[in-house]
Amino acid sequence: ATLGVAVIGTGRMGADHVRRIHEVISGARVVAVADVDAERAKAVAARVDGCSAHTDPAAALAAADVDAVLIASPGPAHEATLLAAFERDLPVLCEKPLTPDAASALRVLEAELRLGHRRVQVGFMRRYDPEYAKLKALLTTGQLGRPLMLHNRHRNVASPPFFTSSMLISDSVAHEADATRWLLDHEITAVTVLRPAPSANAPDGLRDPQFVVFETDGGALSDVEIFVNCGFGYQVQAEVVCERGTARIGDGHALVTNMAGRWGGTIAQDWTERFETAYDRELQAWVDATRRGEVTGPSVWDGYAAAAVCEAGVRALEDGGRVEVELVGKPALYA
Ligand code: NAD
Ligand code: ISE
Repeated sequence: ATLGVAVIGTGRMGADHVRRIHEVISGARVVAVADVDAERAKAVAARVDGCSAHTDPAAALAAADVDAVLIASPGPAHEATLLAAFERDLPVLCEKPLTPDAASALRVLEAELRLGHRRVQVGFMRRYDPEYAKLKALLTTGQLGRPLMLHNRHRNVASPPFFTSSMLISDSVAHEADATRWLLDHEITAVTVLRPAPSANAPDGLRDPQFVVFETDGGALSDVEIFVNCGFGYQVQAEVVCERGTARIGDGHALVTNMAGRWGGTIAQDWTERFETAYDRELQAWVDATRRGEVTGPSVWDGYAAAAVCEAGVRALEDGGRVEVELVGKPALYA
């Protein structure tokens, strides 16, 4: 049967996921939406036949025909909706970050453990990006040998007005925390954050860019240039350096033009463009797995580990120096 989805948060990502469910992927329909902004919820619901609009997420979860929940509210609001979904034992796709800090992520993990089965796929969509997937597949073959270093660049055109210096880590570098853990199959054990003089184009007081270094339990280093007011484009690049070779993605060379003595191409301007295919594949994978009664993809453990890494990163940013990541033991549910 078609999966009835409640979408919580109908801002930029939520509204785009509603469109995706209706126009791009198969097997699901949106039956309810909720947003604290009633007008926004109503406007998005009006685009979908038979979709109800709510201001309270709990009311949307209780609406008729809801089989599953997609959470696209801001990170600090995720925990309450996750716990409400667990009470109804509903499958969830939760946008990243699972929650903004380790303590709240751990509360979610403990609640899922009490449920006794996995219910959540976390929205680390890079795992579904064709380029990242190719890099992961190559690393898995072992042809390149042991990974020694991973270099990441993460650039946004401009940050939104509410963005803080710690959000460069907890909201943006959260993606590299997950990508590093997933690509290398290592846990991150310590974080150091270096801070060059901020760009004159960054809003006053924002520490942008930052240079983050992760150490892993497999003895590798992963560095991240995070620069959220670079002005020229949306770029996410990764190069892994291994004992027998290197591999690199994100150069945007899909189309190269030669004209009038120059060569070049265009640069995506935001994540909806760069990761369009990844979001489509992520949602389709969630719907397909849910309809089979399975839960696949990034887990609550992955969301918790990323939150713990980011929390250490925020402390390293504020206090300077190297901060170790503290993780609880990995429960068997996530083995
Ligand atoms: P947004 O501000 O555009 O939208 C958030 C919406 O949630 C707003 O309409 C707001 O009114 C609503 N809201 C706030 N509190 C709420 C609550 N308690 N219950 C219900 N609705 C509430 O933000 P966005 O850019 O769409 O981000 C939403 C989520 O998606 C965040 O978790 C963010 O980190 C994530 N995100 C992921 C990616 C990605 O690449 N995977 C990209 C952007 C954003
Ligand atoms: C945003 O929330 C995302 O998830 C984007 O993928 C990331 O590039 C951006 O920096 C975040 O703020």
